Amino acid sequence: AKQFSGMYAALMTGMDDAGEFSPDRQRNIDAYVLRQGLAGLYVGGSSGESGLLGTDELMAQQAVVAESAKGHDARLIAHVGVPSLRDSVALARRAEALGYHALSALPPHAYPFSDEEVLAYYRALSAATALPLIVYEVPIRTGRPFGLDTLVQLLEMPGVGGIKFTSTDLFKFSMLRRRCPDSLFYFGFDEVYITGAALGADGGIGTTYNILGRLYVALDAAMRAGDLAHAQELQDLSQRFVEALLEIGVLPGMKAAFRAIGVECGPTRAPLTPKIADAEARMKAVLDQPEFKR
Ligand code: NAY
Repeated sequence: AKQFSGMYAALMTGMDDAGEFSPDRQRNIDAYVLRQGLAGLYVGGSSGESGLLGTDELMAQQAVVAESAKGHDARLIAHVGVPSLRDSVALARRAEALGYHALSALPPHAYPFSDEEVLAYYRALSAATALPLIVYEVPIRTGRPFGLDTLVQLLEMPGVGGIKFTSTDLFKFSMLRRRCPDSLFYFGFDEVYITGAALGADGGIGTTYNILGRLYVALDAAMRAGDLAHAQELQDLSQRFVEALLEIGVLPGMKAAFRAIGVECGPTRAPLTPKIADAEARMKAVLDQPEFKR
């Protein structure tokens, strides 16, 4: 599974002005992100507003992105974690048929499920295709962290290739890394990627990589080369960008940033709404700073 290491953009979703999925605007986003030199794309995740999209739209997006990626050296991970196992399996099978390289899924999150229900969900999803499955620890989405032993059980399941770890419990990350040395570990908080890399992450998956992909590729390379000073400079820039995003809301802010650099991507779907009126100007001011000029 280590062939999948590296940095992946948690791809954003193109919408038309009315908030409907737009294949054309998806292609605008894909074209920009595919030029960043990332290892690949993570399609249909939280950053892609998947919690607000229907299964039909997620399937349409999978197909558009697979087409955009043709001729590019980019691995495609399909996120298929939707409320029911049934729909997750349908999305997983579609992704496999479209040539995606791996799958990932949020844990079941529509109700407070037991660990047994979560394990059974991942077991069934993993058995549904031949693709490696990346499980997901994300307490800010699920409302609760999984215990270390549960995470080990997940990583030891047949067909499970790794984990996307989006939590700041770094001691747990380290213990899990030691317990599962052959699994693939992606770190999920862009603004502190440096800490994940320092503790042995094989790569990262992040929202802000959509815009700053090259920066994160360089940050990861600096950490691997032991150039901490350069890595800290790059992480500092990423933090300045995330700080501005948080004033707007991460996803509406990202879409404002795309517009600010001339990539028409449309709005976020309601109820996701920018917290401030001049979001595009705010993000333009950040990206116009000389340190961000690529
Ligand atoms: C996805 O699509 O599943 C993700 O984007 C996961 C990674 C992001 N975490 C969450 C919970 O959305 O990139 C991060 C995050 O947006 C970033 O660090 C800003 O806080």
